[in-house]
Amino acid sequence: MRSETAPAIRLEDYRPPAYRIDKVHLNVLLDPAATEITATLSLSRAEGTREGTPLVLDGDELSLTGLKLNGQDLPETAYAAAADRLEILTPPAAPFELTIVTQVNPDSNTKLMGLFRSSGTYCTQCEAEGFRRITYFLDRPDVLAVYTTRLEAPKAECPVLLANGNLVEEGPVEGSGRHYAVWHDPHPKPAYLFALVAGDLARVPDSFTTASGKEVALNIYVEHGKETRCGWAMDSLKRSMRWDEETFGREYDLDVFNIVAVSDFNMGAMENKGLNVFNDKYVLADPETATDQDYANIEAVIAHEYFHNWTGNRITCRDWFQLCLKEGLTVFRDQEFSADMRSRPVKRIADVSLLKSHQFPEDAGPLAHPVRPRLYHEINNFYTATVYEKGAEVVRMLKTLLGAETFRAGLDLYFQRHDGEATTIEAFLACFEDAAGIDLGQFALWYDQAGTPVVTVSTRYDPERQTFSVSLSQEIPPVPGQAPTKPAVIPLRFGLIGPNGEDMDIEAAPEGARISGDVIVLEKTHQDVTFRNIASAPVLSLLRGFSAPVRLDHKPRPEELQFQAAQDSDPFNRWQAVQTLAMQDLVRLAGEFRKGADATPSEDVIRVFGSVLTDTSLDPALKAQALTLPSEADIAQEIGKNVDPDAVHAARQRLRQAVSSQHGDAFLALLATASREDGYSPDAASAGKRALSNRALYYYAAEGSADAAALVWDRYASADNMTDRLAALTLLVHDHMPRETEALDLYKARHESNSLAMDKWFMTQATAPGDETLAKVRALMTHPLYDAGNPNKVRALLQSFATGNPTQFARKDGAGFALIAESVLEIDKRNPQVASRLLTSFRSWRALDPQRSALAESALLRVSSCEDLSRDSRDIVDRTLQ
Ligand code: B3K
Ligand code: ZN
Repeated sequence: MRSETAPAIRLEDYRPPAYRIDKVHLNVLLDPAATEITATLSLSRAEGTREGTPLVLDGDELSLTGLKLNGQDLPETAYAAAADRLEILTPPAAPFELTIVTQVNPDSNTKLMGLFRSSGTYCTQCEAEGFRRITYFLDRPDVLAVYTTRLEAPKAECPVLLANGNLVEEGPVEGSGRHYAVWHDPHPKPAYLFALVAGDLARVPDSFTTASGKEVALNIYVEHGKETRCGWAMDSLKRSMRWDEETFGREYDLDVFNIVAVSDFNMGAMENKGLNVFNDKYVLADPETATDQDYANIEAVIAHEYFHNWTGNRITCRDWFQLCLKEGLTVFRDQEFSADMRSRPVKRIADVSLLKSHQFPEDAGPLAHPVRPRLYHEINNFYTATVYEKGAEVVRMLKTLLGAETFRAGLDLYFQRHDGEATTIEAFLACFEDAAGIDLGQFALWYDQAGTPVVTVSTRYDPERQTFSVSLSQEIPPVPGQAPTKPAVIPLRFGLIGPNGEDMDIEAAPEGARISGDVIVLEKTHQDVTFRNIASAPVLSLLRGFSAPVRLDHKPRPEELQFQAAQDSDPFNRWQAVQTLAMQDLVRLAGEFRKGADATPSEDVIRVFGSVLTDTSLDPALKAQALTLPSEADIAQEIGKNVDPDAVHAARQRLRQAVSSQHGDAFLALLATASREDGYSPDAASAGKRALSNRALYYYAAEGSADAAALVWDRYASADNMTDRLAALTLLVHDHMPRETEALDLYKARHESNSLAMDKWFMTQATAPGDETLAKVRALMTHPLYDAGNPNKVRALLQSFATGNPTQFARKDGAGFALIAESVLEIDKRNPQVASRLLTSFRSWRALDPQRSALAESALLRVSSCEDLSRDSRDIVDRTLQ
């Protein structure tokens, strides 16, 4: 017998809540095994609710220990209580107060939803539906209440007591060794934004003065001894606060902004009002233990959670179908922030690479869903790349179509019109319609249609008529269960590059398409665009800056791509041209290898890499990106069907070696000149230089010579920062260099006491190609520093194996799939969210060759046959097998 699939929740079934909860008072008596929560709710019938309508509150694994209505005990016949709901059968007609007492066990809460403990610290995670694991409630985002939270705990164990809002009172509980604190949050909020934290934590204080002169106390709370690693996060927070004022006119609205870093957390971080809780991976950094990528991630995640204060908290979602209303918009905002803090093109390339490697396969596989889904079984499975990353692209397209000024006016209107509300995508779009005076009806399809549109392009130059014609058509591949799609509005930023490498001036508006500035708006299935007075054949540079989340089916001649790789004034398309050239060759090589034939990389591609390498005009970070080969997963995605990961791996290695042997001297020279700067600085320019020298090391190491191995070892042993150390370690381990084991041991000895640094050690080994990796991963699962209850460890070892080691995950003996299936079943018992996330690593199984896809299917069936699978994993396995 298999577990039942949970009932589907549908957007069309949305009904406003029958009752309002205006005020919530919580009294929380903290105890590791028996925390008592007394919730006093001020309730009233919503407009239109008939008298006597039962009040049904949500619960999840709760036990009710007390219940009063307007201060009076309720007879047992007046209510029905179960672990997952509390029903008051005939509530009074007039506003009333309900007092609910529940008891929970934070220590046994391994799901890390609701109230749990991480290394002894009490903390909460309520989004999406965790508040109902603390008390019975109308746990839905459109019920907004003002919260007052009183916390009480033994002072010695929990000197720090935090909740949302401002601290209004604190003191000892006389004669008990206990103390209390009362926090009040004046901003009405949904329950998913509730948080409390209690424990023995160190505080790193700072402050920020807002544009209107208000002083805000800023604090980061961490485990004792980690205070020195909070500087970058604090600096990022202050820059985020300033940026949001300057860029979007958004000021902070409480007296205090607290961040708490914990080590056991299901996600990256959580934007609880005034009390953000973070996975410590996105707070703690120093050069010794964090890479440049870690610094960039911290900056982005701190900003993201902070920006939620307006886009998410002040204005929240009416229901969970509207998740992209806060997530897509907030990702867009954090991407813009990082672009302003760093290099805009480098950031754009990084974001698009992520979109293509995470969101595109999601949109092309069994887990595809629209940016705003219409149906879910388990909402936690919809915190996806589609909702977040594609959601951000939709907002970016809006800006591209409207222009920066009108976009800002629309957003201002949104903040003004909907402040304090729980709202919808329709309401959001209406603000832009009103600001711009246009109809966004067709644009709105981006929220409703799953699948990545394919834009097919062909061009023709007529020298006699001096016209350049571009034929464009769009198609969204069919997604099972989705109605036939309608044409989307696709903004295509473009340029026509003349023979001298410069963009041509386009004097007359072309025929056949709406065009604004340098953007062609494709809005029909097919459009022919004709440019006149074009004196010589141009090269079309289309989708500049990746102006829409589409796939281009455009087959420029290799010379055109090479020309773009060298000349395109748009850095994104320059990068894209190099990638396309490499990708085409990698796909060809993999095809040959799959047939058992031999093949050599294209001379042209190798030459293009050489020109990138020696181009002195390119900034180092961009150069490093251009010299990065598409990942094995990206190549597999491009191949699309019958994928043989071994052939893909071999193709990629072959191209790497060919580039190395052709340009080895240049890489060596680059390594010699990339002298280490004194002292480490995480700024983008320094990070770019490190990225480039580590790219050079990657190619140089491919020679496989003793000299190369010695150089990598030397870089490893002498590294004075984690970026360089990890880059060298990865080469030693992934290329199986002679001193691989010694390097791993040395790393362990150095970082043993630092859990985050050890995550990198686990990950490096889990992603190493080679048959022996599987046994190593199994052995590491019993390593004393591994902890199956810590989500970061599971992600470092198992998730990175499943998603970052395609040849081993998809081994021909099925052992890779089996390991992950087994692990999913094991983890699912304790933490369904972590298990179901791990299970999504199977999502592209149908694209594999028949032998491998059969093995993947049987691993999935094994998971599916489990009797008591969680709702989270059941949902993923059902959809993946569909
Ligand atoms: N809103 C949280 C994610 C909550 C995930 C719940 N399963 C973090 C963020 O997007 O900022
Ligand atoms: Zn978010």
